[in-house]
Amino acid sequence: MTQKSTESAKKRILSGIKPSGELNIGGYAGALRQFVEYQHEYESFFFVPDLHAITVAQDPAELHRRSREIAAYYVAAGIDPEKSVIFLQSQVPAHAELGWIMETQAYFGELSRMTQFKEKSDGKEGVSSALFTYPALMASDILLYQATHVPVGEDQTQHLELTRDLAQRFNNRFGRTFTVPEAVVQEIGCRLMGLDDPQKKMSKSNPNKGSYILMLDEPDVIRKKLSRAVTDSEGQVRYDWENKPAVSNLIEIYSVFGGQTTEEIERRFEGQGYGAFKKELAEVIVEKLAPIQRRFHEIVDSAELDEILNRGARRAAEEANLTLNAAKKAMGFVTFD
Ligand code: ATP
Ligand code: LTN
Repeated sequence: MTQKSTESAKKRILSGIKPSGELNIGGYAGALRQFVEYQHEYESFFFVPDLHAITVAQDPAELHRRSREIAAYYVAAGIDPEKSVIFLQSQVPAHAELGWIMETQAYFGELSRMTQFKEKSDGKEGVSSALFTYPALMASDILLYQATHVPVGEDQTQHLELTRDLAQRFNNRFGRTFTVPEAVVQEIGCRLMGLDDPQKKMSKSNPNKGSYILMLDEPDVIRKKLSRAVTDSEGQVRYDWENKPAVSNLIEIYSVFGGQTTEEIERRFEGQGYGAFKKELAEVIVEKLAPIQRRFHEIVDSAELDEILNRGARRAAEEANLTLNAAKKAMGFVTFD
């Protein structure tokens, strides 16, 4: 087998959702639903980046609960723990260790250009140095598992580019150690926008609770939020981001949750006003979320979840330690194996 065919035979994904707040349907559209789809095609590692969450201050009880919640969402959405490895980042010490090594490879200038850092630090006091170096830890997460593909929302593609640069830089300096990963970004739903303002990403950090739909929102809350979602004065359900961003965003949400293409949705609502469209959109979301919510509540505080995470951490550590040792050896550290 040639090098190329060996690599294409071993397709592996790794991704994670930060436990830093309640998950909204943007995270489902941009990340979670892709995880569920890809697990059949790829060898998969899904982790909870809890070490990333502490780049901004976290209440300990809250961090604890959110970390379990994200793991529970993975299982509830349909990630099969028998097939995929599900684990907490802080339970695999290799992440922090390779994270430090990647910091030595990253340049101050390139970290300064990360838009997520700029957005999250802008105008704030007491910004931690970890918020700045965070992309090096993210590179470590990915490179430890020799991931070939990383499914994420659009906001993470810049971090993925940096990860690729760091992997290549390391490989050039110390010999081929890391697989250079690719981002996988879906066309539809990679960036859901706020229900109140289609210019802003749907985000739990928005103080207006009506701007996002949470994964655990009750049916009536979902219906109410959608009935208040902004549209435009044209009255036609037409997918046209340039001229009709608010309606196009709702069409994307429909597409994510209902599984139809944007053209099918346009055809279905031709000649109907926004009222009928929004009503049906609410039902499509409610129907998709109901089984996920049910399973979530069943598992979040269960011993079953503890067991999945324990097993996952052991399997992940086996894999991660192999890469970490290879990287340390390549750099000249004294290793005993
Ligand atoms: P925020 O900055 O809004 O507080 P975040 O960017 O920290 O949230 P996470 O919860 O870590 O969001 O997001 C998990 C995943 O979901 C990431 O891969 C991210 O790209 C994706 N994602 C987050 N928000 C959206 C959105 N509005 N549309 C599509 N994907 C999203
Ligand atoms: N940076 C991501 C979360 C994250 C991640 C990762 C995603 C940390 N490490 C590795 C994919 C692969 C975020 O802010 N959403």
